[in-house]
Amino acid sequence: MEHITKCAIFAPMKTEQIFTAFDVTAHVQDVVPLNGGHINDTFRVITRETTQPDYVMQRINHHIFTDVDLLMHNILAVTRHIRQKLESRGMTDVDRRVLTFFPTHEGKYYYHDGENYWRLMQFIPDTMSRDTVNADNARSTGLAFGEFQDMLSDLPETLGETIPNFHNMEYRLWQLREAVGADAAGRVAKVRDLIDRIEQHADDMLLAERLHRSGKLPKRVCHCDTKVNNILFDVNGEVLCVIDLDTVMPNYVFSDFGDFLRTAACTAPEDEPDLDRIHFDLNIFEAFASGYLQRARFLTDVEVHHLPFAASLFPYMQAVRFLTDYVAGDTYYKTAYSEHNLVRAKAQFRLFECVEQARPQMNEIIDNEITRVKL
Ligand code: ADP
Ligand code: GN1
Ligand code: MG
Repeated sequence: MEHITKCAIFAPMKTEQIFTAFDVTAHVQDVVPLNGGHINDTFRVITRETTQPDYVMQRINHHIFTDVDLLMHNILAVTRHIRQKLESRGMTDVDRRVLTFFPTHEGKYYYHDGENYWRLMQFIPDTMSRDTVNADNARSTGLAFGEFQDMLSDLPETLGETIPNFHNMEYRLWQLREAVGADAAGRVAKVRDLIDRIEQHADDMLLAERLHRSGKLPKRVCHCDTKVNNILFDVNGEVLCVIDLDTVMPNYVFSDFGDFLRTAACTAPEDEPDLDRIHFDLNIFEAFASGYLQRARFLTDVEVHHLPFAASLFPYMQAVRFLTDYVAGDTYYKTAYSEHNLVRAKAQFRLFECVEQARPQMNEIIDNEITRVKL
């Protein structure tokens, strides 16, 4: 089962003290929360000195990322490798294009305060976070994630799985079935219909695991959380930096392609209660796929031809994960109200149905792209 302790509220004084554990010379003026995802707690540390940068301090959710050493090893390996690549290309603003982490006085890249784990990185100023893209900037996000995977394709270090089986569909279905069997929150009767509809597609959605087992689908270093809000854009709306690197690990390229479209090509938020507002935007699919294929030249034919499958897989997997958490009694994701996980699961399942309907058009788009970029 997925388990996460819910977000705690941290007094500014406490975060101020934690900041002093890191080997930086600045002093804290203020600590303000940065709204982000469902897992970690993120703060901007505003420094007193105008000559010093601001920082981002994050409480790592160690109930999910249980091996914090491995987590930071992965992140440092990835950011150092990307930094080297950018520098060797003569990029001038490298510190804005890759995250920079700071050690503690003891030389570790995280601080344990006895209860929680913290890390510190440079705050990149003059950026925007978005939850949506339009067809114009979808292409540049495709280039960005294609480039991200491409730069990491010759990473010398082996990365560990920070969350084992993270995007393994067999495992996610197993978790759902376990939660349904236990019915810990007494909610199964209420969601029986959705469980049945999910089960009808289970076999089809295990295709990636089958391809991998038969040696046709490799694992590569992927980001594995390619939500739109895990990219920082500059003030002109250009892609600047891929952030939120906790889940960077070996996986199928489907992860980064499919999970991006799950948030980017959906016409409504991931927890939209009105299912009629949920549609799959093929213009965004086309623009993103075009950018992605332009950069990700290392892909095999099997990977390229299954990109439409990847677009279906991720809303399906997310429906399974949200439903599992609902059935288990909301122990993993931060929730804003009691039925939140169910609303999310229904929205993701509706999106999955919309993406499935668009399969023929997606196949045609990919075929055209293959001809265009001569893959
Ligand atoms: P979470 O795990 O909660 O999603 P993120 O690492 O994605 O955490 O950070 C949450 C938000 O904080 C981001 O969406 C972004 O707006 C902001 N943020 C994170 N890191 C930086 C940074 N280095 N510079 C500027 N803003 C940042
Ligand atoms: C979580 O932390 P955040 O919000 O970026 C989750 C992703 C899900 C996503 C759903 C470690 O990501 O896998 O796709 O919520 N991260 C983890 O919005 O479980
Ligand atoms: Mg994030």
